[in-house]
Amino acid sequence: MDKVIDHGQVAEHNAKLQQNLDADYAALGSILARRGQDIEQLTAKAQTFAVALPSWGVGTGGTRFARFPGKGEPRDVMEKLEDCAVIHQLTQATPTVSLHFPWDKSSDPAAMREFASKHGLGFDTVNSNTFQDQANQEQTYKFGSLTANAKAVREQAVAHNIECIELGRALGSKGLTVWVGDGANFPGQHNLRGALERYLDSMRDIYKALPADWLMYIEHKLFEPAFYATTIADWGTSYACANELGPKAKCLVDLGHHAPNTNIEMIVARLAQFGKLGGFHFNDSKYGDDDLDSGSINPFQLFLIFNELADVAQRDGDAFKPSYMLDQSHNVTDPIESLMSSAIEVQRSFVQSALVDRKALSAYQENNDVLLAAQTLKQAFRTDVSPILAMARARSGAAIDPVACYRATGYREKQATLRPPKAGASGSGIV
Ligand code: AOS
Ligand code: ZN
Ligand code: ZN
Ligand code: ZN
Repeated sequence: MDKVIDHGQVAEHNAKLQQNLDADYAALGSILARRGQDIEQLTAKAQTFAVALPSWGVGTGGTRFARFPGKGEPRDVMEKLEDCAVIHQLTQATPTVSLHFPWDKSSDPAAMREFASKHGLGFDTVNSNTFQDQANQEQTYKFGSLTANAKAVREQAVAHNIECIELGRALGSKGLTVWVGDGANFPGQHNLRGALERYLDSMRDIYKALPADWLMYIEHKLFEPAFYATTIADWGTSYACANELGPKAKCLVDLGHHAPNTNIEMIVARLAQFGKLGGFHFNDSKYGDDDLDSGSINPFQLFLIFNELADVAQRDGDAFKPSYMLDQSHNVTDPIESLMSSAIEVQRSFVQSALVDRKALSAYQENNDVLLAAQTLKQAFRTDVSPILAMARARSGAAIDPVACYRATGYREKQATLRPPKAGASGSGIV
């Protein structure tokens, strides 16, 4: 397997930290043993964790006010893959990349496949983009795409989604995520029911083009850019559409796409109960679609989501495989560092959710022992599983402390010389 970072550098970094890690791991192992939990099993479980990287996340994002480009940003999809390979090498938790078209359309898909397979990367779900106009595009999406009044606009948007399926198919992807910004900014702008009818008609055409082993993920979002009435604003609409479309259509939950204080873990439970939970875009937020690093504002919410997923896994077993992706934007941090931190935070919640004593929890629920039920969750959440995560990385050949190791390699500084800035690089400003 080729490595972007010299693997001797990773080994050298790990050698310096291994002794302290062994001590921390032994200490945590004995705490867990007293609770009847086997640390080795948890570490093996942590090693199975995987979350997809958003290709657009390795570039610096922005807000609608400004974008402050970072040094050594990737200028094309091959450079994005190179950064993703670094993240995966140092965490061993991000083996796939989720591409976004047309941003990631390449004249040389064979080179992409070759680079990816040499570096142990695969291609996750592909994302279509009908929320902005591209150069040389015939129809504008100013007044919507899949829901537009004009048939020609809808046809163009459908054709783009079908092209995304073809591009993804050539790379080995197995799913299409559809997020549209369609909706109305003013009351009366469009017919609320008519817009959803047109959306469903368009989606039916895309659904028909899905290969047999593909899924289609419907991503809802409360607001933005349509502020008055977003067509796919909530999980209820997403669920109804997925149901109308058929078994290959599922719902995707982007954590930032809800009103503050929404009980997202309950949405997860509902969608799973009715067989429509497709996957996630993980990120965190204070207000809305802030796209901050996972676990940076509300790690307890992330844990509670994984606690629901653990409940579903217990009920449905291996059949249940939601797709995990990060979707975040970086205005003030190094994207590689932020993505590594997010992958680890999501993995942390995954491991913490395995600490929940599910038998004890159901007994407390059965007996209406509210306090101990709540404390059962809190005990798992409060347990610092960092040594498990670090040991999982060490055993998988990744870095014990990925951010420190990454900084020590000087990768960013090197890229700053190799990749001089290019105007308009790395896709959107607002994600
Ligand atoms: C938009 O708000 C969504 O989160 C989408 O997932 C979008 O395609 C992605 O963030 C890239 O802009
Ligand atoms: Zn998203
Ligand atoms: Zn988001
Ligand atoms: Zn978003």
